[in-house]
Amino acid sequence: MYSKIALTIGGSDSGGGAGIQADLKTFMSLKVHGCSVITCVTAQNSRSVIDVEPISIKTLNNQLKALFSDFKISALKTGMLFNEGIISNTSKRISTYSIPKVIDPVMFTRSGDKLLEDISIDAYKKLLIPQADILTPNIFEANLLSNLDIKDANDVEKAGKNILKYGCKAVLIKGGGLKNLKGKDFFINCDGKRYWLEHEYIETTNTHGSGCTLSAAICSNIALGLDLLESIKRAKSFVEISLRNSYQIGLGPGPLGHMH
Ligand code: PXL
Repeated sequence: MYSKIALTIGGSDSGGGAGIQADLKTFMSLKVHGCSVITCVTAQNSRSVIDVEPISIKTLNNQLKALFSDFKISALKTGMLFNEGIISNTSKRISTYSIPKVIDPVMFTRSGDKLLEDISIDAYKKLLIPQADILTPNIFEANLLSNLDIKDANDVEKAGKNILKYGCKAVLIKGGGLKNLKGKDFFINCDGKRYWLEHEYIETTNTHGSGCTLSAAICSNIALGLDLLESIKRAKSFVEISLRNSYQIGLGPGPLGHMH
């Protein structure tokens, strides 16, 4: 129990549904000890993000230094990195750690709130994406990274191929943002393997934090020693069950229920 350690590098969601809070609940539920490096503090509720305050680069780097000088971390994930300074510093630091890296290129919430400054997309492409063992964009993020306007499964496959060109080892494009692809995600890796992975579509509006939960579950499963594809399949099942256990706490989309 808790013999493995996973790290999330991301933003705090004051509403407790996404970001660092979703990641730590996921790690705990999957019996991995979770550490966190906070990159920014969001003020948000179930309806909108009201404010974002980035952490200083000194505090960002000190959090990483503190953890890696003491703990044996088995895998890490990145989530909301918000600006260019945070992206480039995080990228530089984590390039020195040879552990599996799950990169969730958090740019937009499902409802369209921006979680990244515009100028930072280049830093993502050049510095962070090439380090990803697996990159997990949603449809909006895949559009931005592939310069496509994804409308169907064919476009998703094209986007996956385009995004691989940035140098990541594998991409998982989450179909949830498109009506005809709900519950379906597309996996492609640099060896040319490609699969559509499906789970049952759960009809609920309480989906806040589902992307964070998926990438944190993949990271946990990798930390526990599973291979990438098995980690993804089990992570999808974990999200499916967590969606079944989701609940409403405010006027907008509620969080997933992680502890089951
Ligand atoms: O779902 C992406 C995400 C990541 N990180 C933080 C968030 C969100 C979405 O709201 O708030 C902190």
